[in-house]
Amino acid sequence: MTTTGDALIAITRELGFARAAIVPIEAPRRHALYTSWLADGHAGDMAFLGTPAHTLPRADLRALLATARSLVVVALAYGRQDPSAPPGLVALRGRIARYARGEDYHLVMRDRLVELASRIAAELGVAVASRPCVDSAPILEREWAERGGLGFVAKNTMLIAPGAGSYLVLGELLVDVDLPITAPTALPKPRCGTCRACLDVCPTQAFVDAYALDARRCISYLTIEFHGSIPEELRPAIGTWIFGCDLCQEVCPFNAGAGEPPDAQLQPRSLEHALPDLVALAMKNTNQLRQFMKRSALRRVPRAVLHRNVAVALGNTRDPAARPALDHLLATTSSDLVREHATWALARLGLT
Ligand code: B12
Ligand code: SF4
Ligand code: SF4
Repeated sequence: MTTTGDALIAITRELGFARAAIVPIEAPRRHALYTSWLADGHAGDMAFLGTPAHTLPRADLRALLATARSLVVVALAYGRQDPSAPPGLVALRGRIARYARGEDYHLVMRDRLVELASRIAAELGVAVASRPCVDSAPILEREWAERGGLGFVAKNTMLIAPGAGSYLVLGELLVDVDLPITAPTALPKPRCGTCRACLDVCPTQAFVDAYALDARRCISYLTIEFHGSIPEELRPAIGTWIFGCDLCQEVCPFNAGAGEPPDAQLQPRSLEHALPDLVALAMKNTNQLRQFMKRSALRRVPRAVLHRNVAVALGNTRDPAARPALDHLLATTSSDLVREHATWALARLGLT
């Protein structure tokens, strides 16, 4: 080995990663928590998470790269501030979760990890086989980030990096070379103490306990992963979130400071990609919606699902000004899903 851990971490900083660590290829320690979470039904409709293609590689990193010798875990920071609307701009505004306001982080992270692999190869002067992973890859991302010493898993189940907070997305690079390990030997201690602000703020009571989330009740799941009819009893609690939810992070004292500077590519593209005008979104036709969702994490939901979410949010504004947009959805949609939610929203406005 002709390089040091510090030199490699310096390369990750040059590539814009807010945190990074090099971890040995070992067995995960908390795989059983993952399988018991599945067994409890907490994954809801995300049945793919329980298939062997997802459970086996989570138990053994070498299933992702047979020759893997080291794992680099990284985090990218995204913005925590809400953009402000220009004065006088009146609109019924929804909310998009902060991680989804800029370029699709899956694409940003993947490109950066591919670049990291070439920089490692250049630094070592050898060919390096590698496998980049982010989100949909079958790997226990929070566990490996915790093992790398990036931070601790908190009561809201988020990986919190002290000094940076939890507004971070995670990624990993498996490589077939022995890199100098930078990970601490002991796991970081949870630092929530007696705080339980996140557990109390959740409008759908999605936490079954500290450190344990039932995805089926989480607004993030309901607005992104779940593509059916949202249980009626949960719709009011969704408020005006149309893609994801940040409430259990907004109240967290670890997110109170300035945090790490957000990555430029993950900055909100526009006010409309952060706090969208719900009426304008409901009025968009297929092509306009495609444009709006292009190269954004929003493209991970079908357009009808986005309009379903917009309908629920419009109903939850409780503002009669939402009516024309809901009427427009009813008149133009070919989706039963959108129609059903728009009808519910009109009833919530007291207009049927
Ligand atoms: C499925 C999934 C979801 C589901 C379920 C979330 C959940 N909490 O389980 C839903 C759709 C609800 C969701 C929502 C969100 N998600 Co998500 N999601 C995932 C995904 C694909 C798998 C997570 C998983 O396996 N869950 C099952 C549980 C059991 O596993 P786990 O949360 O990883 O927990 C592990 C450790 O935390 C630990 N652990 C478990 N219990 C305990 C108890 C104690 C005491 C301790 C110390 C540790 C510990 O063991 C577990 C197994 O190793 C990961 C990507 C990935 N490949 O890992 C992204 C991921 C977790 N999501 C992410 C994000 C950004 C979000 C949202 C913030 C998006 C949003 N704003 O709407 C919300 C946050 C909601 C929340 N409070 O978790 C990030 C989290 C980054 C971070 N800083 O933690 C990830 C890592 C994606 C990424 N590449 O960045 N998500
Ligand atoms: S993301 Fe929102 S709905 Fe999901 S657990 Fe956190 S506060 Fe609850
Ligand atoms: S809000 Fe409090 S309990 Fe929840 S994650 Fe933050 S510090 Fe921990």
